[in-house]
Amino acid sequence: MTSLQALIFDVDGTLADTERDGHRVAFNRAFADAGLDWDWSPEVYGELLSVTGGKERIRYFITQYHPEGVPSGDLQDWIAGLHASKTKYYTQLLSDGHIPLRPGVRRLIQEAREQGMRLAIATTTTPDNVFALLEAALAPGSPDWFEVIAAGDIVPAKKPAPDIFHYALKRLELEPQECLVFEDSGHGVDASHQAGLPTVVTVNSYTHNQDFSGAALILNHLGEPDQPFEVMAGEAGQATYFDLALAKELHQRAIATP
Ligand code: XBP
Ligand code: MG
Repeated sequence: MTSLQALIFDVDGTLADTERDGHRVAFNRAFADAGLDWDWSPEVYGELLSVTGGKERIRYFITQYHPEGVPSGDLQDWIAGLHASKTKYYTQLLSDGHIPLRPGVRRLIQEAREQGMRLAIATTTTPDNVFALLEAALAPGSPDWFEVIAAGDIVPAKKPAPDIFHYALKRLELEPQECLVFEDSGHGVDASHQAGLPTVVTVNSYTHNQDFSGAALILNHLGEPDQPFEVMAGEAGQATYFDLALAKELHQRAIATP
């Protein structure tokens, strides 16, 4: 019987609700810094989230809303500079403690560590952002708890391509059926599902209407003993919050299902 060996976490929207009040705010601060009159409202940002990757998102915004383009010169370099400024603002926001972990995330990660369950991250965001979030919201030194932090441009194609999950599996030296993924978005589930990985979804305000075909369980969050989760789709039995016992049970069910 193939047993569960590792939990693989997405970051944005899964570990923490980082998009509306984190990334979006940082993008707008970088735009203002650059003298641009661009200001992404929560609604416009929700549309732009259809494109994963901050640099790719800026390029998409230019083509969609500002076809007149930007300062002459190499567009890729100009976007990279703007994105680096955004990352500086975003990591500062995180370091100031503005973005907390979502319900149940800390509890599940601590339980996994206590029981010797391996941990990894597979995310589209920039590595600096992952370290800043973990250091500020989980615990100082907590990036070391994750054997693999697969992030951003380390792979040629971002989610919904499965590349980042293939990279994480290769580094873990594990098979997909030995792992369980936690995701928040349709793009993330597309990617993990293509990689053959059983996946639990915790939706958020930007992703709750998206298509999560292939997910093993869809929840509003991972819950706490005093804050029960809501099951949107799938089977959680008598459980009212997501713990390692439920992870193992769900994993066995998922890998038994063709
Ligand atoms: C979400 C993303 C990222 C962030 C912005 O990543 O698509 O691009 O929105 O971060 P995930 P960057 O859900 O896979 O964690 O600007 O660093 O890309
Ligand atoms: Mg996400």
